[in-house]
Amino acid sequence: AAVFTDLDGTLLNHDDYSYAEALPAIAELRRRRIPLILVSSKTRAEMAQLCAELEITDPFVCENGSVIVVPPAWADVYPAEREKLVEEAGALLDYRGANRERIVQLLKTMKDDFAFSGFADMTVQDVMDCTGLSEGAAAKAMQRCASEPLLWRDSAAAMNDFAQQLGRHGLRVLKGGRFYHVMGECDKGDAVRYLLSIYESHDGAKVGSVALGDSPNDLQMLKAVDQAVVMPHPDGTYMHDDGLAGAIHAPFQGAKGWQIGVQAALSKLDEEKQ
Ligand code: 2M8
Ligand code: MG
Ligand code: MG
Repeated sequence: AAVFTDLDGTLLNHDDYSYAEALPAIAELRRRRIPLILVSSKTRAEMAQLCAELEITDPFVCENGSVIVVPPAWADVYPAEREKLVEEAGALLDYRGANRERIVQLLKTMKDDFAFSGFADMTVQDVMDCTGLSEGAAAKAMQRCASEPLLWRDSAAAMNDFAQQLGRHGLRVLKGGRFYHVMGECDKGDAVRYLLSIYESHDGAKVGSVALGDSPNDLQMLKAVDQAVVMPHPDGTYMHDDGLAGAIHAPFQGAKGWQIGVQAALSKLDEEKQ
């Protein structure tokens, strides 16, 4: 099996970003040699730190599917586009999204028509204030290469317009927990399907897959796997998940709900195998 997971509000608590209550389930995955693939809106700098803390050596997916970070040990199994991989500081990067500089330039031209502020308009202190991240963590969240998080200060109707205009430039906007993310034409679902196909061709067999997420930017990832786990928002409501058949709804947000969700999903996969 393989487990794909969102971070904020899913593996990490929404408010304090703690994963402490998920540690037993993470240890259990390690015991069973089940890869744990982190798939987040977060940056490579943020995610590399988390992988180091959790001793995760599996690939991970940054900025909503824009970048896959491939472990060096995978260099030979990573297929076709091998020559497209960029080597940076010992990591192999598969860039799939847009360039953040281009996104930020385009957003500048849209400021007269829409009310929003992006990370490029904010100081580290501003990002700390609207996320609750520490100074070091906020600085890492600002090291973006392929997407721009926005605080939207305009109407829902304006958001539709905004999304259409971005579409004309080959960009899209996805809703995360706190922010809207402007990015290239890719998503978490594409990255998850791609990684699953690599696991499957390596194993020569179908790999049972689980994904956990809480927000609309997770929906395509949840649809890409055998067993989806939908996490509640901090207010107890669940995202609108039309078309997600047989999903498990975790009873709590963040690390506490994650550990229950992972266990329930793996038992369901085990049952189905029998
Ligand atoms: C942003 O992402 C979250 C994920 O859902 C959001 O939209 O609320 C990103 O900027 C990420 O890099 C950052 O760590 C996070 C902090 O809350 O916010
Ligand atoms: Mg989330
Ligand atoms: Mg996320």
